[in-house]
Amino acid sequence: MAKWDEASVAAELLACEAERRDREPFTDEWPELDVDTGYRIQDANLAKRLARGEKLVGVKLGLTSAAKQKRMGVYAPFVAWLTDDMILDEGAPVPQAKLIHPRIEPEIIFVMKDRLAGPGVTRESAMAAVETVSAGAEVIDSRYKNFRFRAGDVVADNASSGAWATGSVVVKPEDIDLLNEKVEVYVDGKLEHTGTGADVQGHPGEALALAANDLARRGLAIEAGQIVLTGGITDAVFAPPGSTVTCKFSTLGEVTIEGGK
Ligand code: OOG
Ligand code: MG
Repeated sequence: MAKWDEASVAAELLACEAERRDREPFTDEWPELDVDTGYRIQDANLAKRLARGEKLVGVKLGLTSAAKQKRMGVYAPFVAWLTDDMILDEGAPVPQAKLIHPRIEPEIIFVMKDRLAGPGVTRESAMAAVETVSAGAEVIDSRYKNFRFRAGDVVADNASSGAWATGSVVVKPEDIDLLNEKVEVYVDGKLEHTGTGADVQGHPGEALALAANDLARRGLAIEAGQIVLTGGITDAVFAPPGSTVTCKFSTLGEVTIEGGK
C-alpha cells in the first residue's frame, strides 16, 4: 500500500499546522502528488476549516513574481484559500504561538465589487470587478522544513498560508497606478527588498485574472466582497520574535508588523 494518499496528506498538513511541526515534502515519498492532486487536498482542508467554524473570506495567489519563484524554486503561480482565522488586525504582532517559521512579504490586496468567474477573464475585466485596492503584508508559514517543497506540496499546504494584515489606506482601482506602485521592505530599519506592482505577473490585475481562470478549472469563482492577495511582490523576510518588518508603499502607506514574543 502506498504510504500517502489525499486523505492522509490532508490530515497530516492540518496536524502539522496545529502542532507547529514541520516536515519533509510529501513528494519525496509520493512523486505523483501533482498540482491537481494538491488542489483536491487544499479543498478538502478548506472544508475541514469551514466545518470547524472558520469563514471563507477570499483567495490568495502564490508565486506570481519572479523574486518569489526563484527563491522557492517553483516556476508557476497558484491559488489558495483565505479564512477569517488568518486575519491579522492592524498593529497585531506576528502570531508566533500559531506559526512555525513565519516570513513576511508585501502584497497588493483587492476587495471585490463583483463576482469574477473564468474562463476568459482578462486583466481589464478583472480590474473592472475590483472595488478597492490596499497594501498588505502576508505572514507566510510553511509546514515543510526550510520551505522546501515542490508545486504539489505547496498547493496542498494552502500555499503556505499563515496570516495577513491589510494597510489602512484604501483607494479605488482607477485612482492608483498599480504598475508603478513601489514597495520597500525593511527589517529593523534596514532595507532588504524593493519592488513594484509590475513585478506581480506584469500587473496585479493579471494575477487576479489568473486566479479567476484557474478557479474556473474547478468550477469555482471569486465572489463579490471577497479579498484577494495577489502574491508577494518581493522575496519574503524572516520575522522572528523581537523583529520589526515594515512594508513601505509609495502611495498605499505603510504596513508594519512586530515580530512579537
Ligand atoms: C509559497 C507561498 C507563496 C506568495 O505570495 O508568493 C505566496 C511560499 O513562498 O512559501 O504566498
Ligand atoms: Mg503571499
